[in-house]
Amino acid sequence: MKKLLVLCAVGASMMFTGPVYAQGQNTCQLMDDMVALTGDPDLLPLVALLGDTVGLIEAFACAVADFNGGPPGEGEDLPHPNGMLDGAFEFGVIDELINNPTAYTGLASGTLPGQTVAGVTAASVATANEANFTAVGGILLSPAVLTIAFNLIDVELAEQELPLLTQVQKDKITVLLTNLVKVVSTYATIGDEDSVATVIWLGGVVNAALKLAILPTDPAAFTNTVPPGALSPDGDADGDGFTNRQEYDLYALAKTAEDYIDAVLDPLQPGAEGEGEGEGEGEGEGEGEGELVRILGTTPVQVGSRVELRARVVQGITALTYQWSRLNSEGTAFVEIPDEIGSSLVFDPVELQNGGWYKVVITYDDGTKAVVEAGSAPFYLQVVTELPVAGGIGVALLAGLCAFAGAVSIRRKK
Ligand SMILES: [Ca+2]
Ligand SMILES: [Ca+2]
Ligand SMILES: [Ca+2]
Repeated sequence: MKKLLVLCAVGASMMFTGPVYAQGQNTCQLMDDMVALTGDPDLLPLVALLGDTVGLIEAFACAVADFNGGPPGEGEDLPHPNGMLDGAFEFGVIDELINNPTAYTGLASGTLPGQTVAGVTAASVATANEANFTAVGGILLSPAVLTIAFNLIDVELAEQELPLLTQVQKDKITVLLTNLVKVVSTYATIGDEDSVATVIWLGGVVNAALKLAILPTDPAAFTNTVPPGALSPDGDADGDGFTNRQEYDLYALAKTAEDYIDAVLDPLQPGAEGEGEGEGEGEGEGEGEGELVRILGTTPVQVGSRVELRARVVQGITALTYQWSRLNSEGTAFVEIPDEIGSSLVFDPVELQNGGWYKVVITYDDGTKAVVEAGSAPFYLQVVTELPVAGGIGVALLAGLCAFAGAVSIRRKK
């Protein structure tokens, strides 16, 4: 192990800052390239060394990967999903901000039509993402560490009387590792506690496999966006009062990643206040008005169950009337639901088509003169045929990473 500790120090002095991803970043593609490389004929000798665990890196396939819901709990092997697909969606937003920063420079102002708070600072996303790439891969991908790793692999290959690594193989291993670092470090740019905890947990796994402190395990090692967590599920990238998760629930399930990215970076989607709503200007979104009324309910719910959404009014206010509305299928306006004028909205039994965005508007006497209106923040009711089971990714990512980390630090057998 002494040798490896030395090489860690050497690596630190020759930090690999990596390719510049300023243009044309496509993290989803990097994920799929990485998966494809595990099946590359040139890397077959390595696969033979690792056994079939190398195939487990396929868990990073863009279409299915969702690993940033936090580290595994007791008795679990895999990071939790956060319910938002990583590749084309959470990473897709980051890619878009990096590839087209000038299109989004106004978001940080907080004064665009439809905005209630400041959105993400586009330039901060590129800065954070580069910094996080270096934080995760700076040592692991340094020429010194890679050279020594290749030598160690050669030793292993020689022992098994297999041909030593060719330059083509070395290049492909480097690409594979670079992609892995790129993908893992992008979780840190999402920036919420769970995403960062996932990166740190993955780093801990690699560190344990290498018996080295080569990947960061301190949240302070990572650079966040401005505002912090703006791209996380509870963040609001475009400052329109809808969290990223709410916009994901609205757009990602029924539409494409492009639709989601478009909406989550557009303060006028979904259904901006006053736009075709016909409720007058005084209504305001619930949050902007100090949240006089909000919708309480659980989501997701299982089809066929009884579901009740309740309007909760803050203390000191007595609602005179209630009117429930639902976002139309175009996502442009909330439309009043006829006869739904009670303090709760009940579906018994709830059907799939009842899923969607709901709002409630109350009227109350503000004590000075007229009766005024207050609207709740939108509530997304998700109706599913089967409630999701925790965990869910049936591939042992942990084992895959351990095996993979082992590939770059294969030790001489005694
Ligand atoms: Ca996710
Ligand atoms: Ca938003
Ligand atoms: Ca939006």
